[in-house]
Amino acid sequence: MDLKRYLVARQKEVDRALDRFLPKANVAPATIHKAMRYSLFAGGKRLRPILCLAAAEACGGKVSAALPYACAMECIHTYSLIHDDLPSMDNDDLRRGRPTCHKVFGDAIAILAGDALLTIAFEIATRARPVLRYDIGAIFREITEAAGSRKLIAGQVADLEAEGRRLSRAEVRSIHEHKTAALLTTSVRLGAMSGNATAKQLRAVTVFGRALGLAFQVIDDILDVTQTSEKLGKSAGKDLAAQKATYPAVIGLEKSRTEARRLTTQAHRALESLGERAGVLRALADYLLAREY
Ligand code: GRG
Repeated sequence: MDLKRYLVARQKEVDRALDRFLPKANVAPATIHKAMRYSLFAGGKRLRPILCLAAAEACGGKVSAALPYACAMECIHTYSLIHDDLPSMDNDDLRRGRPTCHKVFGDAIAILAGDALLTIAFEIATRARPVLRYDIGAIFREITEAAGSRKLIAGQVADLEAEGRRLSRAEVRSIHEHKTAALLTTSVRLGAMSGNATAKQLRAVTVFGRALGLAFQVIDDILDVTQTSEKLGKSAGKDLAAQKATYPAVIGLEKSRTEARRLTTQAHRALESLGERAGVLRALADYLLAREY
């Protein structure tokens, strides 16, 4: 398959759906809707939504049924980026190749744009048609767990508290699992759930999501030290400067590359029981391992 063409087609599909789900930029109060749209349509890779859609297909579901969940996860991801970039957090000026939300709209509106994106994710999730095995309660539990104080926010807290401290490999892994892998895992789980996945199918995509999510962050750590800001669309070299908890800092670049390959193999193995239909998920895992931005 031509993965590049597939990705572009899916990105467009996700963008169209997000545009439908979000209030238009001129809806009052226009400032907040402009700010939400500014960050949401700044050119992200749409990795989480695409994984969600591909996981739906891998479990025999339909892309159209998974689209609301895919968009909900992108809104939560974008909220986390806006807040992470704030001066009181990571203090960054560049995101998705553009000035960060707070640089354009000010801190207060950026905080509110993040809050509003997190909130609208739940409204968007209610647009999906419920399936037999997973009611809206199960879906909301899934999202709240991943975005809450024991996963995404736990990872962010640990990351902030780790700055300047020397961490063990296990501690870095734990931060990455919470900060990055949790949202990626939930993205594939929600895709599977939209397709009324069996318990066995759901287990398979969960193991896949955890391995892929961790591999993704290890690769992200590597790119931070090997690529330019231009290529990444965000400030490169920041992790090193801020003495952040990263794999290269703890085990070095070469071992980090080996670890990313090992995790990708693990992700592949998790998909064995899903057969041919998981072909896109397999291709995505390889693509992410080889990515340069
Ligand atoms: C503020 C609650 C809260 C959490 C912030 C998002 C985040 C947690 C920190 C940002 C820095 C970071 C290294 C996050 C890990 C996840 C990650 C690599 C995000 C970037 O994801 P991509 O590359 O971004 O998919 P695009 O822009 O393509 O969507």
